Amino acid sequence: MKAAEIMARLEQKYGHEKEYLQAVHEVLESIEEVYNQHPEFEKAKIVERIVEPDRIFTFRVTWVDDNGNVQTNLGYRVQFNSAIGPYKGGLRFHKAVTPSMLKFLGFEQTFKNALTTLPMGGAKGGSDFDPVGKSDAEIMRFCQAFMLELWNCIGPEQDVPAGDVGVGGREIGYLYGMYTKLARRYNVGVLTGKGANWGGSILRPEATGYGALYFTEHVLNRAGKQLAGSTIAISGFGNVAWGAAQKATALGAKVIAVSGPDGVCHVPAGLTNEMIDYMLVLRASNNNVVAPMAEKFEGVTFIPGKKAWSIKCDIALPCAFQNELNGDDAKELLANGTWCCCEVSNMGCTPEAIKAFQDAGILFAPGKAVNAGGVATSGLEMTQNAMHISWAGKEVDEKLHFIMESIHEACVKYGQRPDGTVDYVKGANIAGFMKVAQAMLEQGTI
Ligand code: 2IT
Repeated sequence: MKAAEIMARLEQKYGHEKEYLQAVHEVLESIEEVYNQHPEFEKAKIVERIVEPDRIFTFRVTWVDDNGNVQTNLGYRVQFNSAIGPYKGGLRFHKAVTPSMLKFLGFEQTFKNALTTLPMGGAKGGSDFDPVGKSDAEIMRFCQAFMLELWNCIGPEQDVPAGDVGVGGREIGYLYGMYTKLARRYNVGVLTGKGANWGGSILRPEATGYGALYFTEHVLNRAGKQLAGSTIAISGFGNVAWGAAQKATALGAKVIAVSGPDGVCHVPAGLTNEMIDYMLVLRASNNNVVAPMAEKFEGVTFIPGKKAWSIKCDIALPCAFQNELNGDDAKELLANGTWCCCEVSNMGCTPEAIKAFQDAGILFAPGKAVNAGGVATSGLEMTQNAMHISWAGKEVDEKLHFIMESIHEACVKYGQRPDGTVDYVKGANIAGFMKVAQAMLEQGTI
């Protein structure tokens, strides 16, 4: 295979799907050399098949807002690849959701899920519904209307959605309530990220952020560096940023910045536990702003219109959205002495930013490895549901530790450079790809 030729064909076919093309390009570039050492992959046209989703459901979602106005949104579920297990991946509610965004996320999810060591295929779904400014009742009605269409496409052995941007515990509750009403099936394994009293796994809310910090620790330790005593800038203030801030602080680092679409909160002394808890309040308010943190707490300065990357830090942890850290941001971070960036959001860095980090020789790890603890703990939730049991937090945390260590080892195995350093982008892409490709090969031409 020639990555450039395949990209040219995809660009012709899906020219307007920028995020999807960006995600595919990064993977193909990483795997080209290894792929070409496997003529059996070429014969089975694995790469041509793996870049296309198995199927995409698109549906209209109509609901009534608090003023009695009828609203219409679009809903989607992209079932990307089921070679290693049932479809698995989150739902994103955000005004900018398009098929391109969900195809990129479903594609990434396929390789990420393969890295977790658990048998889960890749999927993603969501809607262009904008939760900002909506009331709780509106969120509930939207979730119910969304599930009215989705329920028939999912199931514990077919496709298991979870949360993502704009979908947290509250939304999963409303979605699950409507699912059981429509399907008359009471298998809690149909969604993950549920409440702890009705089939949810202890530690699932924290898992993405915790796992990201466990992975970051491995990256640092391998390079002879320490997390304790370092300063960290985090973008976002949602579920993922919250878990990351909690664990980073517990491990002795100082989180000196959190940000939102409105600007960045600079906290030179580091976030306190009260501030970290307050991130949840900010998220639940549906206002999508971080500025109130500076009004509520001493020692917090709000800088409007600025990103977290404008704050001098040792480690940058993008925890919000794709392409939230661009080439200019990378240059600013490097100029300020940043020596590590671990993507916690999916595709949080633009290709220019990744190149800048890699050219500068600083530590960089991609989202599909760093944030895989979230979906891995979803996988553990599925196991608990299938066994009708609930593990203690300690047990889930131990398994999460083990999984993040395994992912790190896989990245080192496939990404080690001749000088002993690790290209985590290449390592994660090859490790994930090899597993899915091998499974597709063994299952025949389907
Ligand atoms: O991007 C992700 O891995 C998620 N949003 C979590 C997916 C899941 O099924 O837990």
